[in-house]
Amino acid sequence: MSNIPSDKAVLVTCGLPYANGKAHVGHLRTYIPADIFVRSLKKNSQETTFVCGSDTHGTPIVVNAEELGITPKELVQKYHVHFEEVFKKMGVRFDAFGTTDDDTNHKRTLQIVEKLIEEGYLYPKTIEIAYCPKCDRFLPDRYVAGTCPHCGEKARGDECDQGCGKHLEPGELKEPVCTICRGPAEYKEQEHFFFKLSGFKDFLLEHLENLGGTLNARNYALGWVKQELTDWCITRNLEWGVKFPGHDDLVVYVWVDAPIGYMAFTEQWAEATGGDWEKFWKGDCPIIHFIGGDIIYHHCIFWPAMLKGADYSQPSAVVASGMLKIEDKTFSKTRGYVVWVEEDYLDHGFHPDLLRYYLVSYTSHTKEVNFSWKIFQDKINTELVGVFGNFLYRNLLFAYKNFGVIPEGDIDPEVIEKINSTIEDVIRANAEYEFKKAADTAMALASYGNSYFQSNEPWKLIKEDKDACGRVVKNCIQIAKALVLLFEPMIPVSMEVAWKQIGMDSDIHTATYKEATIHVVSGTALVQPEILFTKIEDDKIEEMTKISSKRVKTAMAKEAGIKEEVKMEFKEEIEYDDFAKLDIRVGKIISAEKVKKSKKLLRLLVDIGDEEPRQVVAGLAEYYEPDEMIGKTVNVLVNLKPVKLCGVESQGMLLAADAGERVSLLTTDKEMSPGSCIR
Ligand code: B3M
Ligand code: ZN
Repeated sequence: MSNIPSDKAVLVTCGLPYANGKAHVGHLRTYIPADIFVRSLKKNSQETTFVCGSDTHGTPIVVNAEELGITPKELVQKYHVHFEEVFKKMGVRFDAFGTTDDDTNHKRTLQIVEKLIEEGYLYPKTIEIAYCPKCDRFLPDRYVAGTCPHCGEKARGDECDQGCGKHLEPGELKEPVCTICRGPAEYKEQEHFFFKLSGFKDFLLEHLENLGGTLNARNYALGWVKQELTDWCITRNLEWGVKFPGHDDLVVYVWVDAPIGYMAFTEQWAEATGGDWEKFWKGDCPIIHFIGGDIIYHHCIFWPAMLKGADYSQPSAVVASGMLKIEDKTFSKTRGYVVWVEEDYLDHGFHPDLLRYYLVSYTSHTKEVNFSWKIFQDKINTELVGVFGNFLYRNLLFAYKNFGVIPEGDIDPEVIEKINSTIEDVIRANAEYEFKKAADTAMALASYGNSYFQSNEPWKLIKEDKDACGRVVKNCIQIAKALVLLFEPMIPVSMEVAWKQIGMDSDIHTATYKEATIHVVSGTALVQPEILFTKIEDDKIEEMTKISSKRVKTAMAKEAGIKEEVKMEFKEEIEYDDFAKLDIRVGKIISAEKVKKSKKLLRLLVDIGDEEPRQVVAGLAEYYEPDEMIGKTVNVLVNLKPVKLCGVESQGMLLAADAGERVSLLTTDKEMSPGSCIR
């Protein structure tokens, strides 16, 4: 439900990605809808600031860095850059993307912790902490594993992740084991600091009653608060993190400085833009948190209580997304049920907009998305290609071919009415965080456009009554304009192209919904439209499904400790004539460079004995540097149909031996002149 006033500046945040691993589609389950929501607010002329950043502290990062033999700082810096790159490629545009290890966050965290101490909300207490006699160290959070005291399942130091999902306080875990040396751990007394969460029960009950956002967040948190609230240990024995005031051997628990990152990144935004961060965090401008459904407790209980104790404003809404399944299986990196954004999607040439559309239109925000390549293919081919893309292309191609400009004619009041009602419905759906509903409403306008075009039969009218035909075409372009504005939040890059195709020269990303009913201008020159969305072919999906199932098989084998025997599989037999169709020549590489936007591709110019060298795009960038390719003698399949890879045309294919992580180019063992035939 929406409690966000439309006349106030809004701050939107996204749960901070741990800078401890690569971006996968599960991350995008939250970030893409949040980005679409922010773009829609801006399209509705609401001043909006969107901040996020890397979550860089906590034991998982320290454990991982130790295993990799690098410092936590090196580890988080690597993944911070990775996430920045992925968000940019996926069109997720933050106004600030900092790290919780920035000075701003250290300072803000210290200020809040000191305020909580001053207000008497933090107190010292000696508790039992897991300790490993063999490693001679205390074992916070992920350094210790054991049995959950609530449900008896295997659990980690701070969370029963396999069972009831409950947050665990230090000392609660049964049968503690050190996760470094696997030896038995014991409990030793140590002084730590606690946050008096139990003192905020009445405040939280009232806060949650008025909290906006999705009901799954509010109701889950209310359920917890109505039970007893245990005070919260907010210090850990770690070197890496924000030091607890006056105790160099302690840092604050990661769930203290992470949400404070939202505030720190707002300060960084204000610093960079001259904006006012306090109108959100000290004033009454609304704050909306987008999070994954697994961190509701932290955002609806810990965080508001901390803000209250430190005398800051409260979040107005918490929007918690459902989780993600892969091919109907629970998302699990260890079991191979994962889709990596770069290596499984972008590097295979899929356009970011297609995944954006899939994630936002698959199901309602609080439900679980099932990522399946087959469903992905069907959805894109049916909706983006078959309905929206089809309407844009047929309508604009007809206009270009028969008029060359936007024709004369009145806009039907019925068309304006349809556009206005669609926009109102989309704005309402977004305000209720029903992003699928918003997407389907926009798509329904595209269907309306198709039937408007179809029922008025401009291809007949053009022969009988060119003016009447012009009027129909102009109305279709007006509908197209509204559609481009409505779809920009979901598929921003494609809509940039479409905006130009309807003759608009302004910036689609700053254009607002209000412009949808401003009449398109007759006489505006049109360009020959290009097809915006191309069908995803079965063989492409087969290739992706094979990659996914291979990953699961390998992961299962690894989990079962079975060495995967490699069964040699050969392709089906062919006739000599099939082979004879291949025209393979000796070539000499004369130039080489990396293809922009791709980690895998090289653009090569190859002398094949012809007047002109051939341009060949090869997936060799991970195995060869461009300058070591120059002068190499290679074998080139020269009669392969040209194809575009990452926008670069390839007019042939180099032959190479491929053993997974090792790849070697095929060459000739004697010097041969370019163009020599290979049989
Ligand atoms: N870094 C990621 C997670 O638990 C965690 C979010 C912090 S948001 C302040 O989903
Ligand atoms: Zn140990």
